[in-house]
Amino acid sequence: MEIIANYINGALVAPQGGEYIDNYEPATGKVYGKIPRSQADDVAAAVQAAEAAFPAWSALSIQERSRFLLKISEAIDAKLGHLAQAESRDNGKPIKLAEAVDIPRARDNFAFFATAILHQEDEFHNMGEKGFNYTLRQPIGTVACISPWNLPLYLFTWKIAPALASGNCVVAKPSEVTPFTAFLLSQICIEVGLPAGVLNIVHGLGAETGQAMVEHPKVKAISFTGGTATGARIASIAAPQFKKLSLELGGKNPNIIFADCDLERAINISARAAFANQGQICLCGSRIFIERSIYEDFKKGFLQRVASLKVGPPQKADSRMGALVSKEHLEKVFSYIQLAQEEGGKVLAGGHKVNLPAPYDQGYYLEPTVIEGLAFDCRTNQEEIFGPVVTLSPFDSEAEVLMMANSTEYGLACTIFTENLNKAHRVAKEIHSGIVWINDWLVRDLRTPFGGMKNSGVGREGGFEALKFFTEAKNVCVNY
Ligand code: TXE
Repeated sequence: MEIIANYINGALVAPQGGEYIDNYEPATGKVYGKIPRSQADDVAAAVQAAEAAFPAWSALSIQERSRFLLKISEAIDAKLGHLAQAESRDNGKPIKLAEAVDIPRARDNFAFFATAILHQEDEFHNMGEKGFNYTLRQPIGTVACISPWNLPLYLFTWKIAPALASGNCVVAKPSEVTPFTAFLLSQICIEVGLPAGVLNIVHGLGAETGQAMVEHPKVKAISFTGGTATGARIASIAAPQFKKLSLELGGKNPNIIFADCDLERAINISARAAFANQGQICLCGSRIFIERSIYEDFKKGFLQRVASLKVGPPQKADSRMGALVSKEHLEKVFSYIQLAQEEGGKVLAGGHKVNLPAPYDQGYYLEPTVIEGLAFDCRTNQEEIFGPVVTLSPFDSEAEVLMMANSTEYGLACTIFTENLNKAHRVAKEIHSGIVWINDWLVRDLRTPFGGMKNSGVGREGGFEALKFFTEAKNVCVNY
């Protein structure tokens, strides 16, 4: 039984109340670990440690802080295989995906911000004989980082790295559904000698541990990734206390296929955008709109690609799709397949849970599912499903597809496939998304602003946007 601990003030400690939560392995549906069910007293101890560590950590030079983050990055790289195994076991994602995407990105998150702070430029505004202004960017103090279960270490470190790099001290909480690699990160921080209290990781339920972090008066900024409903709840607590908020929430992303696209490329990338990580990425393209003249050709090719996606045990090298993250989530996603059929949809592929042989017979497996014949404004096409379920819809004009694509309450990402540059940039300009890929998907440059609009969130992560979020700007005006 893998029993993990909180990481508070540089030490691995049990929750003060002695309570634990079961940690399930999605591949088998069995309990394989226990995680602390931390309460407000554990959070208070973590905040106290962060407050105590802040003066020395924020006084370090950017070179000294950079060196600590580079050591963490190198340690993640040295343990990549072990971390990938742990991530695959905890989340249910194929081991290949954890090895190729999740853990390398966690490593790169620390390396990116370790160097970004060495190259960040500060602002100066000259007023001539009246004097000049310079802008000081100073760390905020104790900040909270709360992350979800779909890309556990990848998103956890995406928040922690810029927060630490800019001189803050952190109280962080991974999802209680996938806490294990955050625990392994604690051990890495101890190994590299990160000073006590600079980073504190507290495990537990969102409504208890997460809530206590958001409420704590010494927590001055919160960076959150998760569901839109949870984001709204966090904002309702943080806003009246004037805490800084970065909210990365849900999505219902359109994937627009024009007749003048490279069809083979569009089919291959659309299948990956639909089903990577079992469709549990906020950037997945779950609403596929295809220009009518190529609808049947796209559908035929897409279904052939989907048929080749093997659902299997996450730890097996040839599994292209693993298990969904939890029984509850499997039931939620499966209920949308029922809803889609009630709304008039026709299941073209998938639609069933997958029963693998023992010891995986209790795991959370679902076939990649493709549905057509739904109205653009039905619930299946408006609500975030966050699983391996996509819809196909034909369109007849650019105006019509833009209307349908922009019709949801979300605005996170969009993919556009066309070989016509004018059309690509025109549609990119009109789409309600914070992120647009043209003829590709999930190609990521960490310098770019990352985030969405409408119910997909507030603020942007990434690059200098993240460093700005985790600092306070002070304008100093000098008369000489
Ligand atoms: O998110 P939650 P979950 C979407 C997706 C998914 C839904 C719920 O639709 O089905 O969100 O997923 C903590 N105060 N996305 O359950 O509940 C919680 O412990 C403070 C999109 O993972 O929002 C966890 O650490 N914290 C998203 C984190 O918030 C609270 C990726 C996320 O949990 C809290 C994942 C509270 N009151 C899910 N309640 C994306 N945009 O990538 C929960 N938490």
